[in-house]
Amino acid sequence: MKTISLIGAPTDVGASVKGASMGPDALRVAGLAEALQGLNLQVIDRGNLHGPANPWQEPVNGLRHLKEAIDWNQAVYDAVEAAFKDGHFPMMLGGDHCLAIGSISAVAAHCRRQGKKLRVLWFDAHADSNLATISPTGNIHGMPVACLMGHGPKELIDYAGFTPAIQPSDIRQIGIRSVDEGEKKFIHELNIQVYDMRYIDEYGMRNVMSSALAGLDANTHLHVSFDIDCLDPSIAPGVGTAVMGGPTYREAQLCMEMIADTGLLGSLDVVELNPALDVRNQSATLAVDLIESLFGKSTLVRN
Ligand code: 5AB
Ligand code: MN
Ligand code: MN
Ligand code: MN
Repeated sequence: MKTISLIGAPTDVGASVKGASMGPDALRVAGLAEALQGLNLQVIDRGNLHGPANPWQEPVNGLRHLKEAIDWNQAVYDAVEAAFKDGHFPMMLGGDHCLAIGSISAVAAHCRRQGKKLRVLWFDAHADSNLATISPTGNIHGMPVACLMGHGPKELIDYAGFTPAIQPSDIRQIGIRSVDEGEKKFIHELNIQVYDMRYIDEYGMRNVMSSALAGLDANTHLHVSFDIDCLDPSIAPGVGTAVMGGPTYREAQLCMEMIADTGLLGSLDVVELNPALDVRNQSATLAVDLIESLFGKSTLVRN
């Protein structure tokens, strides 16, 4: 039986809107552990990690709260690595998306140890590919993709003893619809595969997911980094940086179901849920519903 380690990382140091720090508890209140248990998974809730408070300061040299982000990511890295060493499936509950630097660095280290290929599916309204020099905000939750590809301060990007943690060819970004000018250039230069909303509109979510999942084999570790603001804000209002025009409920379900069908999912981040902006925990409840599909809950018995 698969064992899921829930790792709460209650911080919003990477954002400039407060409240993502309450994300882990909102997911618990929405019944995450019970939903997973209902799918015959064993769940160990490790509780919440500890880290520095949000000092609420302006960016310094293009980075806000660098020291705090380093400490939180180190804690996430250690917890995700510990879960892998126990043979568990790490599910990191954010917190803001800067925490994906630590979690995916640990995933990359795990893949190296196991001789596995890595595929990261990055669901987001945003490209998260900023650098200190180009970011319009200095918020580190807008930088994890660039950091994971080796662009960022060394203490923030090298937890595993090697950097870059991932190659541009390892990642597929899905649902993107808000990209800063500097990010456009970065994505183009690194040749990152982005399925933006225009692409989803034109080709449909089924084709997008078939393409994003193409080339996987039994030796691939699939990691999903699920920024809740990927979803259309009409169904998921509880996020700090909402952007109109995201995937619908049905499109999101199809994504999750197609990932479940691969049988390759090995780790997950659930980030950017902001209960302070939510309506009666509806976004957390939706996230739990989608996570159930990600773990194989389906309407009918299929083949
Ligand atoms: B999230 C913005 N591009 O860099 C920036 O929610 C927004 O993790 C980043 O995707 C949003 O500050 C970060 C304007
Ligand atoms: Mn994000
Ligand atoms: Mn986002
Ligand atoms: Mn956000």
